[in-house]
Amino acid sequence: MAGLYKVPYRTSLAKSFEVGTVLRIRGVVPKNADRFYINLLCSDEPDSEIVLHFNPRLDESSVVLNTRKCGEWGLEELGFGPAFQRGESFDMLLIAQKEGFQVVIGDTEYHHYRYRISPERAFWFEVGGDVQPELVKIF
Ligand code: 9QG
Repeated sequence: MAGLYKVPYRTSLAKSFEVGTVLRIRGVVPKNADRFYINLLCSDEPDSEIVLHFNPRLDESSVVLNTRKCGEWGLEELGFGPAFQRGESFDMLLIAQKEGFQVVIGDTEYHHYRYRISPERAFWFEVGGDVQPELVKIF
């Protein structure tokens, strides 16, 4: 059902994003999309630490992953290969594993991002930018 989630869509998590947690996001990338992002945040404050920033950049054909600590971005990691296409739907998982986040796009393991901040400090989820989320589920 289009328009279910108005972006930026931000919600608190029932419990922290501890190891074993799985976040599923299904949505559509608009035809004119430049960038969108998925954030796992420590709080609802504007200067919250960002445990994981997952940032598909259609304008650069890349996917950037990063963490923001004390207002500063860390070293960017690049996902291998463009994984999103303008005008296409996607279905992805963020899985909190022992050492890091496993990003799965469709049936493909896309990127493993080693923790820089413990996932147990993530209590908020946000999706924003040029994206139409259709399903957001946390297991
Ligand atoms: O550009 O890169 C990730 O390393 C910055 C972007 C920033 C992040 C960051 O401006 O954009 O993607 O919170 C922000 O400003 C996001 C949306 C070096």
